[in-house]
Amino acid sequence: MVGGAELAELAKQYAQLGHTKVFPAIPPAQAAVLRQRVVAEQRRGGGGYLMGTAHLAYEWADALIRSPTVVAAAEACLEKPQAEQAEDNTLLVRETTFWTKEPGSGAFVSKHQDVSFWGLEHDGSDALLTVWVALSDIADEAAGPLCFWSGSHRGPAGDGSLLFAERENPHKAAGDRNMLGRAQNIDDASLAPYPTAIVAPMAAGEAVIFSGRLVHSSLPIAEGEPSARIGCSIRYMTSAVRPRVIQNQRLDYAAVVKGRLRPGTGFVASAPPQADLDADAVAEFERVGERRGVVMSDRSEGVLARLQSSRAARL
Ligand SMILES: O=C(O)CCC(=O)C(=O)O
Repeated sequence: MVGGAELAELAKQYAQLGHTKVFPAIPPAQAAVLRQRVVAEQRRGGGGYLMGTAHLAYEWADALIRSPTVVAAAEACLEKPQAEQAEDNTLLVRETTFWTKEPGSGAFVSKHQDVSFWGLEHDGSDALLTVWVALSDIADEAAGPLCFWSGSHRGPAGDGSLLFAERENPHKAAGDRNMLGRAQNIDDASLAPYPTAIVAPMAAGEAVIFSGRLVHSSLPIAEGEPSARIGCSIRYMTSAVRPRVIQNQRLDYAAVVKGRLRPGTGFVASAPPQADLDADAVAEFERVGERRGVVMSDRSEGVLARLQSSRAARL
């Protein structure tokens, strides 16, 4: 669906802005089928398997992370690992989450940079990004689109350092419908160098790519909108990424989309599902989820120290 010239254009935008423009990723008919599946899972109470590592639970989610245009666009934007051989084409997926916001629910996502909270290290390259695929039409601001702070992926020092983010939002109000587990938030003062938030309306089947370092958020969907806003985040990374040591273990899981996982990196290859939610798929989802629970609840991490030092550098 997207040819060589368009991929080069996406890569150029991504490097400059930290995100691409919206592009056609999967046929609208495929988006409609995926949307129906997500809605059916939520109705039968299976929504938990749509979060985090849905590609381990459902064959159709595993197929989505391997779909040709999505993979080609992710590869075009990811920076090659610095320390590896140029021919290393390893492409990994760490996470796949289907995000649903019901009209009038007030659900939103606060301003954050993804890499700040995932217990990962990398070699300094821009080695982790999200392809966000729209499964419903998102016509305008009322329909709950994503927002991007262009250029924020370069950070305050221009070297990719992270903005200071509260790890947990002390101002979180009771009943606040922030969809982030930690309600982390980047304050407006830190965003002063990036005054313009870009809103991304999209049609079902279109996608946008953003860097793990880019500040982004998502708006609530207004009460009168005709249907839920549904989209899927797929987190791709190169072999330059490593899990940090957390509770004395360097351990995380990744789906291998291309290439191979070298031993000793700390990543273990996760097993793709053979059938939706069969016993093996559920067991794999839970094995990975258990470790992710440890990583996400870690409060001791060096990332906080890095965030503080990048803030100190600006004061
Ligand atoms: O889909 C959304 O509303 C939020 C997505 C997001 O913040 C993310 O993928 O990191």
